[in-house]
Amino acid sequence: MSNYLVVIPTVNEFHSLPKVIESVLKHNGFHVLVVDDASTDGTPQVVREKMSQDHRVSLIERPSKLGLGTAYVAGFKWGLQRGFRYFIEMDADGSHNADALPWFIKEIEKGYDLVIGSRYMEGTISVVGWGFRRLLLSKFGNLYASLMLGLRLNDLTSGFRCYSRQALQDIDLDRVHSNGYAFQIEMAYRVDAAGFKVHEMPIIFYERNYGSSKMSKGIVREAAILPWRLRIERLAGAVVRTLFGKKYVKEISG
Ligand SMILES: Nc1nc2c(ncn2[C@@H]2O[C@H](COP(=O)(O)OP(=O)(O)OP(=O)(O)O)[C@@H](O)[C@H]2O)c(=O)[nH]1
Ligand SMILES: [Mg+2]
Repeated sequence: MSNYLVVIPTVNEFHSLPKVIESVLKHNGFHVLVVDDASTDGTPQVVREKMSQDHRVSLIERPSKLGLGTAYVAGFKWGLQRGFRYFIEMDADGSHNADALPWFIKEIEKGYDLVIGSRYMEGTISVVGWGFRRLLLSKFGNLYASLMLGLRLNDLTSGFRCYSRQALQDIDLDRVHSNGYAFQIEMAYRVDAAGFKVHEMPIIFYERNYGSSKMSKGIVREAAILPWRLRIERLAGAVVRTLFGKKYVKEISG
C-alpha cells in the first residue's frame, strides 16, 4: 500500500484548517485524519464538508480536550488498523507547509523510521514570526532534552514529522502518556530506544496567523519533567535486566 496518513489534531482551528487540508490533498497518496477535541467554533463541520468532497478525509471526534499526545495516539492506531504505511504529524494552524510532505516520504524511504522536520539544522534557525523569548524557550528546551536523553537531535520538540508503520507498531503506543512538547520528545526517545533510525530534515516553521495557542505553563512543566521520567525508566530497566536477565524484562514489558 502506498498511502500516507497525515494526522492533524485540532481544538478550535476553524480559520486555518480548510486551507491546511486542501494543501495536503494536493499531493497524491496523502490522506488526512483530523482528531478533534470538542471544538466549539465549527471545526468538525468544516471537516465533514471536506469529507463529503474527498474520500481521503476522515474525522475522529472526542468529547473534551484530552491532549495532543492522546489525539496523535488515537490517530496512529486508527491508521495502523487501516494499513497506512507512513504517518505524518502536522499542526492545523498553518505552521507547517504541506509542500514538505513529499520530502518527508523521500527521506523516510531512504531507510529511516522517524524523520523529524527540524527548525534548527546546521546552526541555522528557520522560524518565521517568533519573538526572542519564544525562540529562547524552544532552543533551551531542545538542548535540555537532547542532553538529558543523550539524543543527538536538533529539534526534538518539532511537531512536523513522519513515522514508519513499523516504528509505531513496535514502540507500544499505550506506554506513551505525555502531551504537548513532551509527547514529541517521548516519541523520538522511544523510537530511538527501540533501535529504529531517526533522522532530521530542514523545514521552515511559520507562527500561527489565526486562532489561539493551546500551549500552557503546564505543558512546559511536563516537558521539563519528562527527561527525568524517561531516565528513571531506563535505569529501572537496566537494574531489572542485571538482576533477572533479558528474558524476564522482555516478558514483563510484553
Ligand atoms: N485534538 C487536540 N488537538 C490539540 C490539543 N492541543 C493542541 N492541539 C492542536 O495541536 C496543534 C498544535 O497546537 P498549538 O496550540 O498550535 O501549539 P504550538 O504550535 O506549540 O503553539 P502556537 O505557537 O500557539 O501555535 C494545533 O493543531 C492544535 O489545534 C488537544 O488537547 N487535543
Ligand atoms: Mg501552533
